[in-house]
Amino acid sequence: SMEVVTFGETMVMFNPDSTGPLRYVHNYNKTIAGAESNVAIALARLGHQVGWFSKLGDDEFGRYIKSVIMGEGVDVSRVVVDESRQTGLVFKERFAHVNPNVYYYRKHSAASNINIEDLDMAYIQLAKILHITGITPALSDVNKKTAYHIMEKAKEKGVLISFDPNIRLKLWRAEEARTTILDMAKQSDIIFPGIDEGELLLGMDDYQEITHSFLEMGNKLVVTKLGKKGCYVASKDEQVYIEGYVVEKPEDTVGAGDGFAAGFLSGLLRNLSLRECGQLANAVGAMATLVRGDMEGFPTMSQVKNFMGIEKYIDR
Ligand code: KDG
Repeated sequence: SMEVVTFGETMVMFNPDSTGPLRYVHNYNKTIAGAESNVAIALARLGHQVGWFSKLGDDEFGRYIKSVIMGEGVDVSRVVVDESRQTGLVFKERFAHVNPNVYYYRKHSAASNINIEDLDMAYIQLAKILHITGITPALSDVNKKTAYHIMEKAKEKGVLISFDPNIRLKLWRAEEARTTILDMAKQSDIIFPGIDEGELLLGMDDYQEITHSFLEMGNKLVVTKLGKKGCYVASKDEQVYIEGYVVEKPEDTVGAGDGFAAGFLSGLLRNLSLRECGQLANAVGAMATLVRGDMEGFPTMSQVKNFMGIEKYIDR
C-alpha cells in the first residue's frame, strides 16, 4: 500500500519559450501541471511510495500525462479514462518581473467528471495520508461530491487528511470558494494555508491568528506558508516559526507550494520534529522555484540535503 495517495486534475501545460503576451508567443514547451500530481511527483523524488489518480481523456494528451507521472515513479494504476471527454490543457504566460498568468482550457474535461464509481476505495483507505486540494471542488459539482466522499471514507479508516486550500479565483467565485474551502478545512487533519488564503478565507492578516483559527476548526496540524519568510507550524502543544530561504532570482514560482507540502509530508513520514518538517518544506519549496515548470525543480533527498547544508535526513 501507499504512504500517500492524492487525486486531482492534471493538465498538459504549454509553457512559452519567451516572455510577454501569448498572442506574440510562437513556441511552447509541453509539460504537465496539476497541484496534486505535483505533490505526488515531489514525494516520489524524495523517496516515498505515492499514488496519484484522476480521470484522463482517451487522447494523446491523456496518455502523455500518464506516462510522465508514471515515469516519475508515482503509482498510476488507479487512473481512469473517460472516452467521451478530453484531457484539460493550461497555457502559462510569463513575464520577467511578475508572477506568470495561467489560461485554463479545462471546462468539461475528463478529470472534472470523476465519479464515486471511478474510485478504488480500498486503495485510498489503506494509505497513511490522503492529500487533496481546493482546486478539485472548484472544477464541477461532480468533483465536489467525489472529493467529499473520498475525505469521509478515508477518515473512517483513520487516513490522515492533508489539505491545501489552493484557492484559484479563475475557477470560481470568491464567496463559493470561501464556503466550500472552509468546510473542507474543518474535515482535514493537516492544512497548508498561504498567508493570502488566510486573508481571503478568514479576513485575517496575522499569521498566528490565521493558524490558530484553523487549529480551532479541528486541524491537528496547521502549516501556514509565509512565502520567502518561511512558515509557521502549530499543533495543540507546539508552535514554531521556521525561517525561509530567499531565492534571489526565482525562475518560476508556480509549484512552490506543492513542493512545500510534499517536503512537509515527507518530514512527517520520516518522524522528524515539526521544526525539521518545516525546514524540509521550506527547502523543497524554494528549490521548486529555481527551475522553469511546475514540477521540474523538485529535488531528491540528497539534492535537498545539499541545498540545506545538512547531512541529517536518512535516505531510504
Ligand atoms: O499549484 C500549482 C498548480 O496550480 C498548477 O500546477 C496547475 O493545478 C493547477 C491549477 O489548477 O492551477
